Amino acid sequence: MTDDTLEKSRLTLLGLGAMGTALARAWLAAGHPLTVWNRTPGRAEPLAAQGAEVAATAAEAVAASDLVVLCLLNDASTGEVLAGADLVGRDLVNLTTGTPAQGRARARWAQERGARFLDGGIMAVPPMIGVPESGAYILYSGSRALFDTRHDMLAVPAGAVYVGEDPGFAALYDVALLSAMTGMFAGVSHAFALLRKEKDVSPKEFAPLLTGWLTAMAPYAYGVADHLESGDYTRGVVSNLAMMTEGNATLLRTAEEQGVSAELLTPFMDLMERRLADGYGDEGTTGVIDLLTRYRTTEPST
Ligand code: FVH
Repeated sequence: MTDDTLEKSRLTLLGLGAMGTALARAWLAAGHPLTVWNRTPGRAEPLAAQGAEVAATAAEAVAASDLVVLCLLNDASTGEVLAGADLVGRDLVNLTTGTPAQGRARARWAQERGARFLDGGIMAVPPMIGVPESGAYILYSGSRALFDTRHDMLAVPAGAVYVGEDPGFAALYDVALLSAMTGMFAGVSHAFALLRKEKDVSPKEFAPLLTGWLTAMAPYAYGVADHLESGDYTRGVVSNLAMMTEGNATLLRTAEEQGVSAELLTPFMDLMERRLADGYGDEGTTGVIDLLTRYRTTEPST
């Protein structure tokens, strides 16, 4: 232990899966005294060798530090792990992936037990943690006072981005970003499927063209944001819905020619065609969002 370590605050981490272990290593490397606990004790051994204190139970781990971070499989495991712990006066930071409703319910649950609460959404995979140049960040929402008090520790594993007092917002932003990523994965899968049977096309030569194109198109998000905030879905449109919907026929026909299923493309194309049929050919694709958000008339139960 160095003098530097003595000056840094202790924290507790519950959950030492792939992500929890990466977080633990980042805090230890930054010199923070760390107490860890994991359901399967063997996973704590490498961290003990690096200086972590290993608690025998989750309740003991919670008792060891004012700041308690959770990185578990899901919300149900969070409830199970904390069931026997005294949370009075603790700052709980839950980095377990969940839904916005779960984040809000967990915040109420923590408050009832005397703890301040922040929910988090990790925008990184484990190798990006503790690597400042990786672009990793963690979304936080809930107690602003907790975020401000603990900011230095929260910023150790990845950038710390606070998105609001509503404890559901971190999960909402997280899932929105992951959903956009899922759409990108779908598009990339379709693109490579189109090329697959051409033995003279190298996937590795195509990959830089694909990433360059996706990067060039990414600012599309700013245009959509401007449409939504202004209410004018035609503003700045350079490729309108009428033209793009016409272009869809070529995408579908090429899929057919290449022997590729169009099932990843057609749901979005169907929405574009519905919006066009409603008379919005001079817009971009922003109107698809109106169709998506109108589909449900009742709120889900929490
Ligand atoms: N890994 C990733 O790429 C992503 C990136 C974005 C954020 N996620 C979320 O992080 C949470 C943890 O993910 P993980 O990668 O650490 O997941 P695993 O390696 O599967 O470890 C799961 C840990 O949870 C423990 N656990 C599961 N169920 C229970 C339970 N009922 N009681 C107590 N602990 C439980 C498990 O313990 P063990 O199996 O070792 O005993 C692990 O510690 C997650 O929300 C991701 O969505 C990661």
